[in-house]
Formats: sequence, structure tokens, C-alpha cells
Amino acid sequence: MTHATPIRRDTFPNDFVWGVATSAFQIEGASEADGKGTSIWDDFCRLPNAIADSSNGTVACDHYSKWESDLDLVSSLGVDAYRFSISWPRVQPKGSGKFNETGFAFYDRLIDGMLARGLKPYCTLNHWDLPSGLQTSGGWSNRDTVQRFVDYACEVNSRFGNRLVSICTHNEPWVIAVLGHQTGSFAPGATSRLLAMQVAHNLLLSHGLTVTALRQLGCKASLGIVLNMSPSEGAQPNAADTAMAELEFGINVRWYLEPLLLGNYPSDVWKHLSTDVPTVAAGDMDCICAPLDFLGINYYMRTVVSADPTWKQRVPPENCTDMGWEIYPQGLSQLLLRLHHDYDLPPIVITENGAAFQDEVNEGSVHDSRRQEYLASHLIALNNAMHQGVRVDGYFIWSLLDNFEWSSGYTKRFGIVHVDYPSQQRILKDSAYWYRDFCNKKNSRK
Ligand code: IFM
Repeated sequence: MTHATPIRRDTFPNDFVWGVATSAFQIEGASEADGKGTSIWDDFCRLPNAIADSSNGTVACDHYSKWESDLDLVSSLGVDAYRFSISWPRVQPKGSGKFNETGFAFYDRLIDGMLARGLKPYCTLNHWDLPSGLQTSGGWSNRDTVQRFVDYACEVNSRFGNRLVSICTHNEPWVIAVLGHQTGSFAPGATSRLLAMQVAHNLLLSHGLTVTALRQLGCKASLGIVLNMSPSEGAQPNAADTAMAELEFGINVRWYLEPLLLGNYPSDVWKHLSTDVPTVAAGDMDCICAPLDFLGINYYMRTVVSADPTWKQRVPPENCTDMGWEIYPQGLSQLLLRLHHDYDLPPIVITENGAAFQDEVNEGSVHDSRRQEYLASHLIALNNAMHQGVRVDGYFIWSLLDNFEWSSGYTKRFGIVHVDYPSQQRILKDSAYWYRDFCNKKNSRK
């Protein structure tokens, strides 16, 4: 086993939460079991050429039946928390009307299973698998979906609210809006920027209304939302590239963050979008900026942009993950310090960080030293930002298991646990043992 850059748990606060993350569609399988309705991702997988290996989520990691041994794995790592998502169509097959008791029973067992193992349940309500029935009437572009989501969230709260430590409304609204409705590379596969911006607005609105509704219902879980964020840099230190980078950061990050924190869309991006701006009803912005208990940040890489349309970023392969994403840990510190400087932030949780690599199984072991190094270097970057004053309360590795990586199908492996899909056998990679050792080094101050 190679040794990653040293970083110790006791350089973080005693009550810092360490975890691993997954999402329902990516691991559960059982896509038609026990009354589950279809989701837009089930539908999208059926489209020709939508998924790199023409796969789908029908079986995935078969977590729906292997949940107990999967929780044992989580527990064996010595982490504090497990971040999972609820499949909306599993618990409300059509996205409105009747709830599915068998679906709720699965999450009931899963949450109790976490608590029995001393794991804090961090629940995400929407990790992209919208019920197909709602897509028929426009999905997230239809304002009616906002109220459907609030109803679903309140039902989840009535059943599990008192057992959940954290509830995240949406995972990465940028992805749902832009990849799902502008580029069309993700479900539901639409290609209109105007639609995408309306979707983003409706997602933010449903988030704000949900937070307010859950608080009124007395929910004690910590309430927040998860945004994917990359710091943007100009290719050259000139005015044109710097301005381009700022606009890029505006479109991808500030467009989501500022409504949540300030109750306004950033004016430079609003102007840039020209006629593709969302319809905003009176009172929407006040709803969206309901106070957050936490802000989840998913960090993977930086973006580099140039005002020169012929410029192309060239990153040496050894500096890239298997997704082609640049490995740039210092971007995490830069991002956190910028946010800390520019905004009055709620506590931050790094809800995802991790890397896909082409792992190989060698005599029952996976020596994924590059993933270990990726994780360790990002923890150092995180630690640096925290020592400079940024409050971060937790960190979750993406992902516990190799799983269905959306339009890449099963071709990309993000897990610290290897999944052999034909046999569904799990093998802890070296990175999992490394994380276990990291988590189990007791804080000297404890
Ligand atoms: O697998 C995804 C996850 O579902 C959301 N954040 C990014 C991950 C890697 O692409």
C-alpha cells in the first residue's frame, strides 16, 4: 500500500463529522420493486445513446437488498455519518397523491439500521430521480412541481424527521437545471437555456418553501441544500480572462448561492442571460432565502476559462481523474476562502469530494493510491481553509461504493469500495482502509 500525504483527524475539530455518501438511483436498483414508480432517470436510460455503456439503474449495486451489509461496511470504516437519498418515486410512485408504504418501510429500516450502528443519518430528498408522472406535466419547469415537492418533503418529515440529523432538499440544482434542461446530457434531456433557468428557480423556490414548512412542523434536523461549486480562473492573468472567469463563477455558483443567502439573483448574470431569465413571482425571493442551518458544497475541481474561443485547457493526464477532471486540491481552499470573504455563510459541510479512477482488482485487493492521494490532499486543503477561519462542520467522501455514474453508466468508479457488478461482491479498496485508519485515529483532545 502506498502512503498518501499525511493528514491527521486530530487537526480537525473534535465534533467534526466524517462520512461517506451515496444516492438512491445510483446504488439501490430494484427499480420496479414493491410498488416503486419510475423516475426520469429510468426513462432517460431507455433513450438511445443517452448512457455511455447503455446501462441503467435497474440493478445498480442492488443496495435495496444488500442495505444491511452495506451499512455494516459504512460502520466498519469508523465514520460518524452516512449521507443517502430517498427515491421520491419509491415512496410516492406518481409524485403526487398516494404514498407507497413498502417504499417508506425500506427507508424506515435503513434509518433504524444507521441509528443502530451509531451512524448519523444525513438525508437528501432530491438527488435527481424525479417521478416520471411529474415530468409528463413539465417536471421542474412546471411551478406545480414546487408544491408537490413540499408535500413529499413534509411526508418524509412526518415519518423520519425526528430520526434524521440532517435534511438536504436538493443535490446540485445546477446539474438538474443545466445538464438536464440546457445541454440535455442528463435526464430529462431538454435543451433550452430559458427552461433551465426556470427549473433552477423552481428548485430554489421549492427548497425555501420546504425549509420553512419543515421548521413550522417543528423539524429538529439541520436543514440545508447542496450546491456543486468550482472556483473559476482565467487562463491568463489579463482583464478579459478574469472577467470571463467571474462570469463563469456567476453562472455556475453565484446564480444559486446569492438567492439563497441574499435573496437576489446576481445582476451581472441576470444581464448576461438576456431574455433567458426565469419568471419570478412576488414573494419568491423572500421564500428562497429562508435561513439555512447548513450549506452543502460538493467540490471536485476548478474551472479555467479564456476569452479566446480557440483556447483549450490542456491538463496532463497524471493531473486528471478518470472523468477528465483536473485534480486541484488548492481550489477547495480558494473557494472556501472566497465564500467566507464575500458572504455571511451558514456552517458549511463538504457533502461530496472524491475521484473516479480505473481501478484494478489484484488478488482480491484494489491498490488505488491515486484516490488516496486525491482525498488526503483535499483534506489538507480543507484544513488550511478552516485554520484561516472558515467554519466547516463535516466532510463526506463521494462515494461509499462504485455505482451508476449517470450518463457514464458503470464506466466510472468513484467508490472507496469496489463493486463487482456481476457478483455484487464488495471489496474495500486501499482508500477505504486509509479512510478507516484516518477516522479511527482518536482525537488526542477527546
Ligand atoms: O455521482 C455524482 C453525484 O451523483 C453528484 N455529484 C457528482 C458525483 C460525481 O459525478
